[in-house]
Amino acid sequence: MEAGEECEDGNIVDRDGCSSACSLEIPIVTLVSTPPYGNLPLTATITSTKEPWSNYLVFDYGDGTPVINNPIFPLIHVYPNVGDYTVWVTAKSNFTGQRAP
Ligand SMILES: [Ca+2]
Repeated sequence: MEAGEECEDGNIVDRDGCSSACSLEIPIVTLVSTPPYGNLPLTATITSTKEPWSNYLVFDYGDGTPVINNPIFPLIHVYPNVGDYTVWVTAKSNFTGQRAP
């Protein structure tokens, strides 16, 4: 790597973990609950997408259920009680710095 670079992957492509400006990129993930709301008990199917250079770390149903480490989607979950629940997932870049071009 050269001075001022956070990473070097031998290309000038963005959204692969190391940007064209040689800075580390933050993974982008999506979460979708189907259905997003409904009558009780609500059975939700939760899907997610991530970029291939990142990994899921932790998933939370948002209702007090223990978090899931390294989840595999889709997840199916029953919400038995009335409430607003915010689901979330954390992703981390696999990029560790320098990769042989
Ligand atoms: Ca790149």
